[in-house]
Amino acid sequence: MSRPARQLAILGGAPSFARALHVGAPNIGDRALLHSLLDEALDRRWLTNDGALVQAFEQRAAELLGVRNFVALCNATVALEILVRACPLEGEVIVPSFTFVATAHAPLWLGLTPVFCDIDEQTHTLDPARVEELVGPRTAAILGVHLWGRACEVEALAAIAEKHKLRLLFDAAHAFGVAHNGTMIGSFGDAEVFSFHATKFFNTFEGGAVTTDDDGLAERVRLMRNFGFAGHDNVVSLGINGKMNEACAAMGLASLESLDEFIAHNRRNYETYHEELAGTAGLRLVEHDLEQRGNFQYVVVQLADAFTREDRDAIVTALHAENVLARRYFYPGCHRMEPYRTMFPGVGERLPVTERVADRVIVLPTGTAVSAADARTVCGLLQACLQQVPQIRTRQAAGGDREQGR
Ligand code: T4K
Repeated sequence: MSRPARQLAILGGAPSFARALHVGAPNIGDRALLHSLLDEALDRRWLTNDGALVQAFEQRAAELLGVRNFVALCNATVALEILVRACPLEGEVIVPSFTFVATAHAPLWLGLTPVFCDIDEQTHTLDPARVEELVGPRTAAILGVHLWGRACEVEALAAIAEKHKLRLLFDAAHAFGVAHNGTMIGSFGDAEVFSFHATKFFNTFEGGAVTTDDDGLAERVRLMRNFGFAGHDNVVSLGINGKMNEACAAMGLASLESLDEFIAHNRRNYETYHEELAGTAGLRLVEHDLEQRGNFQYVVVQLADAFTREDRDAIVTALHAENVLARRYFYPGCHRMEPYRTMFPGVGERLPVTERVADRVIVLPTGTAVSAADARTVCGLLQACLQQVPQIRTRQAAGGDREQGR
């Protein structure tokens, strides 16, 4: 849609937004419900360790996902770590590099070697053909990521895992409330891990979960989240403190009540972005399949190859000047972060798609704090930025602008 030319803030205009538009501003559900659940916990004087609210949250979430076991945990990173122990895994784990760094940190923290695999340019998730090339004698598991809340190629990955007798795990941090061909994410592979961090569209302040249909695996995860205790004074396995507390579970229960509302809002925003950016030269929106149940929590654009990383960073900096706090998730890719950069020098050569995508993605604000009108304005700004990249870069160079799209 054509709009009157606007003077971008970075080029001397006024910022378009008086308040900051975040990518991860938390969605807040029914406050009265949250407060009353918190009061219940306080009255019970039971604040953590498998409390009534955690149990209620686990039961409701398991029903929603249609999975036998939903084990609530303190966050997704610890959930991944506990899962690796509970499997148990040793050796190498094939993971994407284009993901939040916790996906790689968790196995490495436990002494496994993450083996970075390239992604598909369209989906931004593991490319099964590349996965198969990386399977070797030390491979113990494949850890796929349902990036942006879109299922990765679960069937193809399951076939590879079966053929080579590997564990198949999924980092489903982005994929709560999402279905893949009619089955909710949560029961694919051997187990899946969710995040309920404040910046996720469904949050428990901090939180996570392991979900699985394998009762034995779930039992080991439950034991490990509480130091390995199987009843008072009886420790039966190695464990850690991975418990979700009652305040987080209260937030989870309140958020569950608002889940459909959050998704509907995100979907409206996504459709607005989709409509407004249609036909914009120089970028593509990473599309959600409207036929599948989705959560639409990330609105992601990828710039055309003609744009460089410096161009992308200039655009992000220009958006920040408008108070649009777009992000570069998941730049630069785990393999270009420490300790991986030092551990695996040269691994980038087998990750050309990851590097191309990581250098060109921009994640735009959405969630209930962002209206469809806000989204329209953001699209206009993005289009204006795309048309004025040389001017923005010249202005930045002249101003010695140091901040490159935080
Ligand atoms: N696997 C994947 C694929 C993941 O994406 C993540 C986490 C994990 C595993 C691990 O899950 P957890 O262990 O966290 O449960 C954030 C989050 O910290 C992280 O949870 C998330 N992924 C990642 C994608 O984003 P940052 O460093 O970008 O977060 P931060 O604090 O800068 O917040 C993002 C934006 O949200 C900011 O613009 C400010 C705004 N914000 C943030 C908070 C915390 C708010 O408006 N209110 C808030 O309360 O990593």
